[in-house]
Amino acid sequence: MTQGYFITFEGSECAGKSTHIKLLSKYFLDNGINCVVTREPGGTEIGEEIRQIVKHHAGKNPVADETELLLFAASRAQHMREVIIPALDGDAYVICDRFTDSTVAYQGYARGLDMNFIGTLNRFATIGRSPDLTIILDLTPEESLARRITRNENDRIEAEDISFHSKVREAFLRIASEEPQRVKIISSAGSIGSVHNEIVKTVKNAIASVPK
Ligand code: Z5A
Repeated sequence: MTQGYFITFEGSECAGKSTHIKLLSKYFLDNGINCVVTREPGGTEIGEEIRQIVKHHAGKNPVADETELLLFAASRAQHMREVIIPALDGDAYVICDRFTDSTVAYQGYARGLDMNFIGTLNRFATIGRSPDLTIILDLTPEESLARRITRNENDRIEAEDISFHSKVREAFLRIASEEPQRVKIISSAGSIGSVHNEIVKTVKNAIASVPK
C-alpha cells in the first residue's frame, strides 16, 4: 500500500506546467515537505531515451501512432517501478509533469487509438496507481501557439496542426468533467503569480480533504 501524495500536471504545450511545478516544489520545500519532481516521458534513464525518440525522431519513416502509444507506456512502466512507487512508499510527495491523462488526450482522443486498450495499458503500466490530484492548466490552442512562437521551437507532436491541439484541449476538459474529485482545471491565461496562488489553494484544499 503506497502512502505519500501524488500530484500530476497536465495541459497543452506551453500551458506553464514546468514553470508551475518549479514554483510548487519550492512552496513545498519552504514548508518542510519532502517532494520529488519528475516528468513523462522520462524520469528514468530508459524514459529519457524514449523521450528523445517520441519528441525528436526524424528518420525517413515516421513513428507509427501505435508505436508512439507503446513508447509512452514503456516509459511509464519503468518510471512507476523505479521512481514514483518507491518515492510514495517513502511517504514523499511526487509531482509529475504529464501522466496517464496525456495518453488519453493525445493518443486516445487526438490520434483516435482504442480507448479501452489505452485504459488497460495505463493500468498495466501504473500497477493501477492513479494520481491523488491532477491539475490541468488550461490554455486555448491559440494562446498556446502564441507562447510557442515566442519560444521559437517545435518538437514532433507540437508540430501537429491546430485541430489536433483543439482535440487535446477538449479531451482534457472532458477528463476533468468525468473525474471532478481528482482533476481540477486552472486557467493558465492569468499572470504566473495569480496562477501559482490558485494552484497552492487547490493543492491545500485537496490535501486537507484526505482522510487522516
Ligand atoms: N505526450 C503524449 O503524447 N502522451 C503521453 O502519454 C505523454 C506525453 C506523457 C512532451 O513534451 C510531449 O509528449 C507533449 C505531449 C506528449 N507534446 N506535445 N505537444 P514536453 O514535456 O517537452 O512538452 P510539454 O509537456 O508540452 O511542455 P512545454 O512545452 O515545455 O510547456 P510547459 O511546461 O507547459 O510550459 P512552460 O515551459 O512552463 O512555459 C512555456 C512558456 O510560457 C515559458 O516561456 C513561460 O515563461 C511562459 N508562461 C508560463 N506561464 C505563463 C503565464 N501564466 N503567462 C505568460 N507566460 C507564461
